[in-house]
Amino acid sequence: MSGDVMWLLKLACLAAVCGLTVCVTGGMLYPRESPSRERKELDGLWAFRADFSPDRSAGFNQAWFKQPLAETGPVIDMAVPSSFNDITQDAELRDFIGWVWYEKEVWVPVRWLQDKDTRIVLRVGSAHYYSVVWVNGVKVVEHEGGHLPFEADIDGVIRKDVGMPCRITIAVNNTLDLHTLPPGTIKYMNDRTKYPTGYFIQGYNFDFFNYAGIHRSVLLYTTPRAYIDDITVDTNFSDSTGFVFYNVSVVGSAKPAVKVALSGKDGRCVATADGPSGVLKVPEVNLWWPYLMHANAGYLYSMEVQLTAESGQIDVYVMPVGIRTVEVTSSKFLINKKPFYFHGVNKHEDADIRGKGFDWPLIVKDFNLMKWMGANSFRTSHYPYAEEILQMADRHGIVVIDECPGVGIKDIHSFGNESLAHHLVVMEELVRRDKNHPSVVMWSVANEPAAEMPPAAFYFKQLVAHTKSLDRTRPVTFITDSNYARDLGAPYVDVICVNSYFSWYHDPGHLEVIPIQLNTQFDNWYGKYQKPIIQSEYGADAVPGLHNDPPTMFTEEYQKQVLQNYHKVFDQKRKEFVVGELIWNFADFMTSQGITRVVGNKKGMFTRQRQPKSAAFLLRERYWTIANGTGVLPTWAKYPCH
Ligand code: BDP
Repeated sequence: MSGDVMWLLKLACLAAVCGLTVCVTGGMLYPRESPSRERKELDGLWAFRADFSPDRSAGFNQAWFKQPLAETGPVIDMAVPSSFNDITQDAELRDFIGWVWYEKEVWVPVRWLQDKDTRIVLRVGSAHYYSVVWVNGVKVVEHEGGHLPFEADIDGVIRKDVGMPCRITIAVNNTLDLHTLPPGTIKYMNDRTKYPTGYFIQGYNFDFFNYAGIHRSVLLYTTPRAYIDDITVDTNFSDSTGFVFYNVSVVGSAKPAVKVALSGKDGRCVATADGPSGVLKVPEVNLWWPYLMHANAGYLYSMEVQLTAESGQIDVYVMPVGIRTVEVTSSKFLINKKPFYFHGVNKHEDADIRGKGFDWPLIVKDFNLMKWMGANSFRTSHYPYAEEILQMADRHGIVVIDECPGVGIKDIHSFGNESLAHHLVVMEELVRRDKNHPSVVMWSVANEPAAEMPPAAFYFKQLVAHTKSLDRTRPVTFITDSNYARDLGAPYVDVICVNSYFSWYHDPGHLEVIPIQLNTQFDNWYGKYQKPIIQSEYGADAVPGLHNDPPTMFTEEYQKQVLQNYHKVFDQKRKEFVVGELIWNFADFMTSQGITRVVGNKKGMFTRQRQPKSAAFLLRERYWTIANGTGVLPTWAKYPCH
């Protein structure tokens, strides 16, 4: 039996014995302050150096992590968090492929170091794509994958050098190959009449710029030595009583005493329980409702978990909890047992200068724009977004389809065991991180894989089954394109999500074909599988300010007309089995350079700077009309007053 197969079996057994609804081992709780926990953010300026050596290995050969980075050669200022690509005027750095090195010296509070019962953790929110981290020259963690957090206990290393600043070095490699997620290829161009010596290019089959660097916050946080490692909640309700089933895992204490208390928004305690697992019963429950579906959307309780170890040490972790259910029938998507219709957007983490770097003003602006537009949902196309974005979605009642970075899987070698094993690990990391967000209602395991390839059926069966074993409370989907032949994953998923670009990539310029082709698409999929369908992408590029009437491609008029032609069909089919429509895309975004992209993809409702195109107003009118027809709007939210 190959190592990969054994590994798969091991995972399957683990899921089987675990018996919980959400089942992942090891925690990745969001670092929150509490009476027993502190955090220190390390964002700001870091020293930075790209390794331009021909095989990109000078940094490792010369052990750049062993000394201050500035002593190894020239360094520049780099902002963290941010992609490094658009920060300088250097096109070579923008398009750089290989290892880049970051370094920061930080003071660790001496009280953290003096108290031997304090555990100190270094956490990286995300770095794209492969990272190696050293503290004072000692390697503390390596991580593969660009959109999920990783961390390491570092007190053992830094206690050796009390009284000295601590030097954190992070090397990040953005190279994508056939087994990374997303996959890519490195091609060496050996024709010396055309390319210089050692010339290579990074290829990939996805439509967004492969921004790289440290994309989310780096921070230090503390916990007591005996600590709450993970919390899992699963919620339900019956009549007016809510239930929060919880499980707390603890590290560093053999006989932990765990107390749990749930408080409402007014701070009043509504339920308590003792023990590492149990159920909290909530009388007169306030359910978590989506935006525009209820007057009091996004209601969150506050769940305080307190651990007392036998040593007397106490750890406290406080987490928001939304009580809601999600179910899927053959034609409906139900939230709290009521039909939910996704009228939302696909997004990207993308903006000028910072690329995919985390940025609060941008995030708050995007939520304001989504709510302005009447969007009740988004998909994290095509990778997991920052945890803070999901926290915002929880608070605002915006429903999320949470997608892993399985995008651009088109080469047969990316369907082998090595790729599958990694994809399963990524799904596990994703579920571990996001399982407690009420806003997350479905997992998306991939976007438009070449599902017609022979190994794809096995691959997706495993992937969907594994994801379901990790979390039995949420439906699973993968996003397919409209091509009816590419449906090998459809038997396994709960909801069919389909992308189509009629009158754009097919029959360009022929707006009149949309109704017939879209009807055929829906009828074929539903006829074959009898599962609810979401139009997970549709749209057209519009260069802002470009006009032509009658409409021609790339004008604002054409973009609007594409949308209107789709909407007519959605309005018929949503009476039957279509449960959602997500526009491609919320905003324009950067892509690699190519003859079909004019400084990026222009299918946004908003420009990259978040200014509306004509289609944004059209969609706004539609979304508010749908919401008025299906939801219970808060009094303040009557369109078009706000
Ligand atoms: C879809 C992809 C998306 C692209 C979009 C487009 O899922 O990533 O950006 O096409 O071409 O098929 O605009």
